[in-house]
Amino acid sequence: MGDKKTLRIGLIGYGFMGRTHSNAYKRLGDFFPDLGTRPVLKAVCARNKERVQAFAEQWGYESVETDWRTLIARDDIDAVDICTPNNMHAEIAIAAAEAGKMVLCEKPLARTVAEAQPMVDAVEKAGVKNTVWYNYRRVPAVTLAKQLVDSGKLGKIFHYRANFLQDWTINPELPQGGEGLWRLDDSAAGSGVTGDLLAHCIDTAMWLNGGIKDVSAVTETFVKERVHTASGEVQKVGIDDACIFHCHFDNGSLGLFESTRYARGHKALYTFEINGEHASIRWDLHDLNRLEYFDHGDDGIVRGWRSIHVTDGDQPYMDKWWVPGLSIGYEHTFVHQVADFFKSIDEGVDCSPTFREAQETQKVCEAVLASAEARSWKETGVTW
Ligand code: 4PW
Repeated sequence: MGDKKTLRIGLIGYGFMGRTHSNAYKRLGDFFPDLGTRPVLKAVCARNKERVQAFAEQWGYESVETDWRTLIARDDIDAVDICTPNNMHAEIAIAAAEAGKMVLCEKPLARTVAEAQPMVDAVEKAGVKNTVWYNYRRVPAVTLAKQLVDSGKLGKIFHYRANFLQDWTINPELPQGGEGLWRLDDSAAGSGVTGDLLAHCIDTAMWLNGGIKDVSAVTETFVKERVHTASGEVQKVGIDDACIFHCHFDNGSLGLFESTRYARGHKALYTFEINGEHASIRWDLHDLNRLEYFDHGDDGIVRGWRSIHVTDGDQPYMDKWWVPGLSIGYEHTFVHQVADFFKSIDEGVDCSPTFREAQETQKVCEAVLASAEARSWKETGVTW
């Protein structure tokens, strides 16, 4: 431990994602002891002094700041982790890169492609390591799905289908804007379910199945007006409450995606299924350690969907945890992302998804929203 290099983290924002990231940094050394670098929780930044102080004490940060510019200017910060609402990602990420800091940014990269592009340019010009927290790639069962697809076991892919369903905004009395509710405010979030939920589905889909070429989408905003948390005034709702789109992938397969925050009974149901010439796979966040696999090459009398409980030491990431048969959870996906980031430092390589890769997801989100608006097909311009 003593001769390890350190990476001094400055966390900006301390909401739900601030907690998941902090937990990940804290778990890293205990479960990934072979990494050559260890994180030091140097500083956390948020506007409210008392509350950020309480957060720092709870999670073990050495110091606090109330102005993100001061945090970025500090010589004792090596990496800036952005957990703010989406409208602040660009300004902070660009300033951090210009100050020579590594940047880890919560998803989506930004509100729009135009806003994200200078972020990509800034990290690349500064030559600083960068990544975006698309954590579901790091569910061991999802990483195993990637291995199966890449091995060619599925053969030619025909279909990719994904859903991300929630129900937490059905109440029309729910205000928009402010802490915890900025996801409802398009000026802070950029979009509704498209940037918040479908962005995850799109990232996973392109990682598993290649680029999305063009899209045809429909969106709906079920609650048209809400009270704004800060002003108390009734405002038009600018986000998409639900979005459905279909698409062509570059490899010729068809994609079908649905996301909503109006599916009563679903709190966070992320599922995907891939159908190939020889085999199919499917996965469900509610049973995240399980990957279902159907292989047409199996002997006909036993052919059927296999239920693979992904907990064995020879399956992705699972040699780091407990013993075979014991499950892990949502929080571990963030530990894996941090582990991969630190491994990429040890190895001097990029950590996927980089800002440049996350910009491709941004392009699909933007094409989806433009398609819904224009009621026509849109090319994404993605180069995967
Ligand atoms: O990134 C997403 C969030 O904005 C998450 O994966 C789930 O949906 C949980 O909260 C929201």
